[in-house]
Amino acid sequence: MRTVHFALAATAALGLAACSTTGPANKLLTLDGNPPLVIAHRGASGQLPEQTLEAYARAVELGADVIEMDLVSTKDGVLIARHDPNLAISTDVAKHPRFASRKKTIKVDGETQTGWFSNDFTLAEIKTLGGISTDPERPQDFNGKFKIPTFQEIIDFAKAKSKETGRTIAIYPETKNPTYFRDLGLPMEDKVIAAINAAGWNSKTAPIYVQSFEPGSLKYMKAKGLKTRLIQLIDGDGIDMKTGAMTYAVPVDRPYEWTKAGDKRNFDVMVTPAGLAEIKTYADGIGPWKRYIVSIKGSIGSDGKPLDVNKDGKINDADATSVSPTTLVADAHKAGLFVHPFTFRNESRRLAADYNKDGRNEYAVYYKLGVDGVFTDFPDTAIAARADYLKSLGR
Ligand SMILES: [Ca+2]
Ligand SMILES: [Ca+2]
Repeated sequence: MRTVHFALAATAALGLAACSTTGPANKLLTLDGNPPLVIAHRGASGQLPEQTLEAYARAVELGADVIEMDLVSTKDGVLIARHDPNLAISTDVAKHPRFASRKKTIKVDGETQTGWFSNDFTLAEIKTLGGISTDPERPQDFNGKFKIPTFQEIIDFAKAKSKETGRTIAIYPETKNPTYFRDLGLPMEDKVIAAINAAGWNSKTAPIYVQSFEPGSLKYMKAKGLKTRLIQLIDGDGIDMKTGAMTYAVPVDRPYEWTKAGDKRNFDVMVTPAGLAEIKTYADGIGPWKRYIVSIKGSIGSDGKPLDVNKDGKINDADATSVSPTTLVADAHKAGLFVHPFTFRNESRRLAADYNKDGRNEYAVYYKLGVDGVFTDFPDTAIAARADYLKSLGR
């Protein structure tokens, strides 16, 4: 209903000589009425090794409003930008013989992993490593060429880029595996707050958003005086292609602090009205996996298994189609929370068939639903889709 009404109103506005920016015709359904933010997830990670200053510079060049980073700790307690404590995933550590003996198998948030872990390396050692692409289907030409930045270096970078471009480049740090690091005696939160205070960014209007999957990490920082916007991330493991329902599995079934405390609820409790009301007590927004807003469903064969609809020998999102949106965006807005879903990607294997292999079609659906921002590996595509969307509203 909302979409239909919206489309009719927009059409009517085209007949007017002057469009008011506050009139219903071109009204955006975002919480604050502003266009949705384009958040460069790990930088321009579709093009360059993620979470390097080079990937962030490319994102800024492509026009991103915000650059996103995950924070993990080194052995000497310095916050660096990496998605995982396990350096094998996104660095060339395996190619450094001097670190061979540090390879080990441990549990991270209940998941068994083999590799090299950031908490076993000093910052000086980390600085001898290079970032690599985390996706074999993306460009590999820059593997090992760019260094791993510290949180402080990214803050300095964002300030310099804002000055250079005349735009405000905001940052979006995430406390990653905060319970894991706290248990190792390397808690991150006080260091995050100290860096934000030193940057002069400890306010709701500063160009910074602080995110975590663990409510305890956000609650702790709020209690310790962090006044920036806070975002509760909400994950899931996969989609049951038969029903379109979210599935849950370790380590993305629930915040690890819940698992540790014996709390068996999954992330889905966070998207109920009661869950959203609880989040509103300590956060300003939610960052849900996009499937909580628009899920997908496959075609099921007589053997009960999903069909390889496009016959490319693989079963993935391209063999599925979108189902009707949930009410999550409207529900979150009603609770006073903004909504930044993750993660949007260009590859056709990651796009439901109804988007016709064009990521812009996926953004269009979410923009129309009123999301307040999108986490994307391809900021230029998100920006192009946003321009089309704003134009369609006569803005
Ligand atoms: Ca992240
Ligand atoms: Ca297929």
